[in-house]
Amino acid sequence: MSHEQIAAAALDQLAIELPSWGFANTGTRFGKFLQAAAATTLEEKFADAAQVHALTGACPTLALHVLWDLPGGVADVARVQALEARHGVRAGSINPNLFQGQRYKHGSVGNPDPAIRAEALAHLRESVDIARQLGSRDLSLWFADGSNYPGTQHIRQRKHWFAEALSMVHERLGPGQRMLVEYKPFEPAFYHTDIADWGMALLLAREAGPQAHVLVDTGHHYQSQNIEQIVAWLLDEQRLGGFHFNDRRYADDDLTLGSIDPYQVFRIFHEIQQFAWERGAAPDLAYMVDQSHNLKGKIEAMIQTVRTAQELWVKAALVDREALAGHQAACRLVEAERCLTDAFATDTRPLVTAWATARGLPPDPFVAFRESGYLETITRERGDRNLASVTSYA
Ligand code: PSV
Ligand code: MN
Repeated sequence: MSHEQIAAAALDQLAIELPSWGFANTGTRFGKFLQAAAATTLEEKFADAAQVHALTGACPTLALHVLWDLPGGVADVARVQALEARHGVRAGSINPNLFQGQRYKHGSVGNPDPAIRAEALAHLRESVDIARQLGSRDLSLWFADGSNYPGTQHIRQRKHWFAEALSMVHERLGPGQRMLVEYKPFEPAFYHTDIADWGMALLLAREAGPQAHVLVDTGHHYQSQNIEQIVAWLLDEQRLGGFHFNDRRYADDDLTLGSIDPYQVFRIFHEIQQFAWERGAAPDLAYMVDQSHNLKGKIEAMIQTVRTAQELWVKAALVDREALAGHQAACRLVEAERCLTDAFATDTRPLVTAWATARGLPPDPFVAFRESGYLETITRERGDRNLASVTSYA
């Protein structure tokens, strides 16, 4: 197959989910720099996501956070369905929120207070129902649970509460649904986090049941951790559910995918495509962006992220797998490594552009967005309201 054919086949398979919260004004714990064009309502988030999808052709779904996007719970499902129909973007993964309520100060399903654990479980179950009614396959679970001071929480006891709660959530899942268990080593908890790494997430997923999988957020690792090895192991265990894409330099920085270490993203994609090649079928994974940009234009950052993912995905598709298998078996180290570095060094931008053009998409979605006038329109429409919420320190 030619490079063009390989690229087209690879790109046709890559759908990337956008996060509703990536279009809203968010910040750091030190402050927010508000953007006039940011989305506030769910309607605006759907409209912005639809722009990214129209220009990239790769983002048919929008991840929703229950508390932020469906504060009324299942009662809001009809409103979401109307937005899906209006904007041509479907609701994607459903993210329960168990980290902002004051009652969750000492945890949600790991809280020592049984009444709070029960409340958390009720929210999780309602989130399963929301997902089912929307036809969203994945319930995406991240827990901020943990503790800040040694000795203040019973780590093993909390592990049991987690196992119990996740099993109960699993029982609620319909046949086509999945639950994805996301891990993160620290923040907001600074001493221990209940689901701190992929091993803990895997054990809990296994205990919960066959529809539970692990979610790898690329920003949620210790410095220099070998993420592609984690991916390879989870694939092999048939428990990799999907990704939250972002990049990091220090901690969970929410930087643009590939902006710090594109070779790592390439190596992750390589492991996935290697697995697919050996099995003769692509693994069923959810590729989701989890980035909230405080400084970059939000829609532009999403377009940039999607394009970067596509370019790196195609680079991984260009690895000569037949040759690599032979070099690995014979321990021809330089030759094997060159299969990766040659593919990584290939300029895939023209291949992505050719794919886009063939599908009637703009050759450069970033330029098309700049020329569309959409940003000026939403800045005009949303600016006064957004900037009115600046309260201090101009
Ligand atoms: C937590 O840092 C996280 O990665 C989880 O996926 C949340 O759902 C998301 O960020 C937004 O807060
Ligand atoms: Mn995440």
